[in-house]
Amino acid sequence: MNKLIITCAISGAEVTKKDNPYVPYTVEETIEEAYQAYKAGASIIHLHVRNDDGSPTQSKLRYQKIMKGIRKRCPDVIIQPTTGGAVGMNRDTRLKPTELNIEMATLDCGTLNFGGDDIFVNTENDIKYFAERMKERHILPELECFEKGHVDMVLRLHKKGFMIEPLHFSFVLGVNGGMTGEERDFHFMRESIPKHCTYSVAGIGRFEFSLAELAIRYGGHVRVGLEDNIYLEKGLLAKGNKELVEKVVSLAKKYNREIATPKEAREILGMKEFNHENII
Ligand code: KMH
Ligand code: ZN
Repeated sequence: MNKLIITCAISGAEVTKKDNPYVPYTVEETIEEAYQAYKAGASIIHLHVRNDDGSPTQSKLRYQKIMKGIRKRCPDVIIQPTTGGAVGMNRDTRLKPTELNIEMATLDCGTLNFGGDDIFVNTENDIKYFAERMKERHILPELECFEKGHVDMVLRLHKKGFMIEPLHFSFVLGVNGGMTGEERDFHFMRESIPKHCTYSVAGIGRFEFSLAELAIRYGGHVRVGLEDNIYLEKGLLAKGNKELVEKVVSLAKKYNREIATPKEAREILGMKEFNHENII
């Protein structure tokens, strides 16, 4: 089977230190969490940045600082900034990190309830707008699909030429407001995309490791991290992102799936070699 790409979503925008003290806020904490995840086996770092008080920001300057630090310590890692940001941010704010020299970013493919009263807005025109900006800047979008309608949206926009191959999907399952992460949900999603496309699975909360195991068994890729889940096992908080990545590595061993290096991850995803030197 192909090698396994592990993405680590180290911080997110919603989870706080009150939930798990290892959630990074400062520049130094964020770089350290990225480094620990990379050392444990992550080839992609999904990056949200925070202000020192923990509030989410899409500040270009903050991304620049943090990316510079990550690249120093993890020279070849794929940095994948969010363009989802936090609920309520407008689209140009969300797109700020794509103005930097990056090779990959998330692209959220539909609107959904996001727990309580929040709505994570991604209209069809928003999606086209994000896809256009990423195309112009030669950034590979990771297509975040929180339910099957989002996959349909991608396939329709691809047919109309708004999205170009390679199409790399991320099935984010288990959000309160999106699709759940039972085994049948996983199969429904992976069977809904063209065979030659790649996908990764991000299980939210209690779905993190059951979905990781399914993705490992069926040739998909895996995302874990404190953004998605704060527990190593039921009732036991993870002591950092590293432990979550290590758990995926040990699951992969059980199924004889080797872990992809960042270079191998680029090959699997059809990405070009990347010059990390310039941040801007
Ligand atoms: N923070 C969520 C509202 C992404 O990174 O692209 C959106 C999110 C998705 O985290
Ligand atoms: Zn995210």
